Amino acid sequence: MTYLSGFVAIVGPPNVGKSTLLNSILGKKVAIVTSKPQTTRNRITGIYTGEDFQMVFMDTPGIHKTWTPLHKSMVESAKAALREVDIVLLITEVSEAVWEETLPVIGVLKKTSRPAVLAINKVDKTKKEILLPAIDRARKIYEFNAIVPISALKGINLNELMGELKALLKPGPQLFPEDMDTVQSEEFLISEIIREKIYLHTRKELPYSCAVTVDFIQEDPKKNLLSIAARIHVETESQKGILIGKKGSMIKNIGKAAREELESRFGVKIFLDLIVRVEKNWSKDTRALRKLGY
Ligand SMILES: Nc1nc2c(ncn2[C@@H]2O[C@H](COP(=O)(O)OP(=O)(O)OP(=O)(O)O)[C@@H](O)[C@H]2O)c(=O)[nH]1
Ligand SMILES: [Mg+2]
Repeated sequence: MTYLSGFVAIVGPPNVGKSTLLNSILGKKVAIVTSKPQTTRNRITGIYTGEDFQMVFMDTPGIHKTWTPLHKSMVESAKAALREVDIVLLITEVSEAVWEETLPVIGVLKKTSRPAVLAINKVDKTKKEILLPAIDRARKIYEFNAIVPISALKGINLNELMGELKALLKPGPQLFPEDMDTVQSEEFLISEIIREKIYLHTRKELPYSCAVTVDFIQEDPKKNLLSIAARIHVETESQKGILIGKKGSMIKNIGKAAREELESRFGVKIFLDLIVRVEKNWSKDTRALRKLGY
């Protein structure tokens, strides 16, 4: 049998379930997920190895209108992924509003001339009557190799989706060992989990003004303990105040939630030390962005 392999970019507007889908396909959380748009800020690699094929997925930030250097860096990394891969997996939803946001992404897709599969996500909360017109509408605008209604959250039609993607793979070598499912560093994963908890615990613009870096990770195998020191960068003093909260209550809750997830993830006790630091207007400053990993 010929071995098949290739790179697949998962692209689309913000909040349509791109990261949820990657996690569902892999059966493991490699990308953070929140109910807020613009959660993913970097490209996240997820490797799926089948019996006779390997797909290397790239989850990307949602493509949206940009107005800060952070947005620009996010959207640029998504667009670059579109150009670099073999297959594009475009995610959308049936709603009019999301479709409007999807059109510019199709505009970028047209320029790349890559084979593309459209997945219409969140069908678990979609009425059947509006699904068929949505498929027709999509068919008229682009020659997708396949259109598959799915639910990333409930795992509906994911086998069909994988089948359509596999049909587009070309013969190629196995690119990563079969037991490898991601290439992100432990440090990156830790900073992302902390960032996810910030998104879950804070409101309005605050999540978007936070970046997380890890200062050190120290292992103490004798005590089965991992000590982690991480830093949350905010843009203003007032954001720092809100993030710390009354008597430190907010940062304590964020730290507890992150620690619990990290403990179950790594199977060891975690000591997590979080500090909050003001890095003035970091999301608007290209040098600061680079320092923070964007
Ligand atoms: N009902 C339903 N909700 C879903 C489904 N897939 C994802 N969601 C929810 O949609 C929200 C956004 O999911 P994400 O996976 O973070 O979306 P994303 O496209 O990666 O978002 P960005 O990284 O911000 O671009 C979360 O609240 C998910 O739980 C689905 O199939 N059904
Ligand atoms: Mg995402």
